[in-house]
Amino acid sequence: MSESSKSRGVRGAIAAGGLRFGIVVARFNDFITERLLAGTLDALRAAGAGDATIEIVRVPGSFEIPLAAKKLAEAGRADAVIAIGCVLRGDTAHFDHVASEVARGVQLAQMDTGIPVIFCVLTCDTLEQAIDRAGLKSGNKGQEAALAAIEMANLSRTLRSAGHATVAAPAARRRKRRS
Ligand code: INI
Repeated sequence: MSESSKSRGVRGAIAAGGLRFGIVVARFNDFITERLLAGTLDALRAAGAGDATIEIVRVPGSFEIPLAAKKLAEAGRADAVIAIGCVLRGDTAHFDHVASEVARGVQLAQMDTGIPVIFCVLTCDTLEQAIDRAGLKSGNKGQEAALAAIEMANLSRTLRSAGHATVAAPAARRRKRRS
């Protein structure tokens, strides 16, 4: 790698040809999550993903997303997984538990497996806020998630490749020191 390309940094391309995606969709609040899914699929297809390379898994609610996302990532059939859910604040503390556990679980799933797991779980105070983010005023967060998934899948491939051995070196050195 030349000095100039090092200083420009590295990022994943937004090209989905040849990549495989897993999508976990919560059925709870499916009025919103199905719209997020539609936005995700539109963006993946627009970037060149074929339907045969997209695996969609449905779970009861957002709380169940992390386990399904982890299993999809572990199965080795996806270069990136997208987690889609919608948690709406109610009158009790239930919202806080579901919202924090799904965020924590999705992060754990990607850190445990090394496969990017993109967080497309809306956590909103009102249904109106969720509708805005599922295709109305604030765009469709599913499309943003698809772009993040494509970029991270390509970035992961690049960082795994030999040309980027310098990125992996510190972890390898730590392992060597411990043994
Ligand atoms: N699941 C959601 O995805 N969104 C919500 O707003 C929600 N609320 O508010 O209750 C919700 N609850 C269900 C939860 O995700 C689990 O499916 C359930 O607790 C069974 O484990």
